[in-house]
Amino acid sequence: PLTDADKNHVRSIWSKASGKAEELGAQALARMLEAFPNTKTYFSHYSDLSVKSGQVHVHGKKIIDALTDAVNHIDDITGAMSALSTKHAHTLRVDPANFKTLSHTILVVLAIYFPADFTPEVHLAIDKFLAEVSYALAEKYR
Ligand code: ZNH
Repeated sequence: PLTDADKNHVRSIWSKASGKAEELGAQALARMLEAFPNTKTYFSHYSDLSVKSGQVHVHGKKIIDALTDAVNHIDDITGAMSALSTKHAHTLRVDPANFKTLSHTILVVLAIYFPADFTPEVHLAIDKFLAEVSYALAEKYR
């Protein structure tokens, strides 16, 4: 579980990230689609999957805003992600193994955008936070 120090690291880097939600989200989503091409199957209804795509920007912002919601409810991530979990499990039918892939590209993008903040302690905290979000998103698959 996240320690108090982890939570403070997550809040601190997220205070910068949340203001760049669209840009960071588009970068992370486009990077997932390009570096892990099997994930493209879920977005076949998008006309452009590149980082310049308007659809990728709109969806990327939604992802980061959902994570901002998780940061704002860091002691009840499962509750905060409950509706989104139902949607991914029953409507979108995303293989939950992919949550790890997107978490990875979000981590990479944060490291690129905020290199001075991205200490090993922050790296650990964000990795644990994203793993908790992924676990919460997988909740309704059972
Ligand atoms: Zn997801 C959708 C979030 C992951 C796929 N998403 C979505 C949304 C959100 C999200 C917020 C919106 C919803 C509504 O509208 O209601 N996701 C998210 C998060 C995560 C995710 C936070 C993690 C971290 N997803 C994911 C993955 C995938 C996905 C991994 C695959 C691969 N999603 C998806 C889809 C959709 C979504 C497909 C739909 C979109 C459109 O259509 O546009």
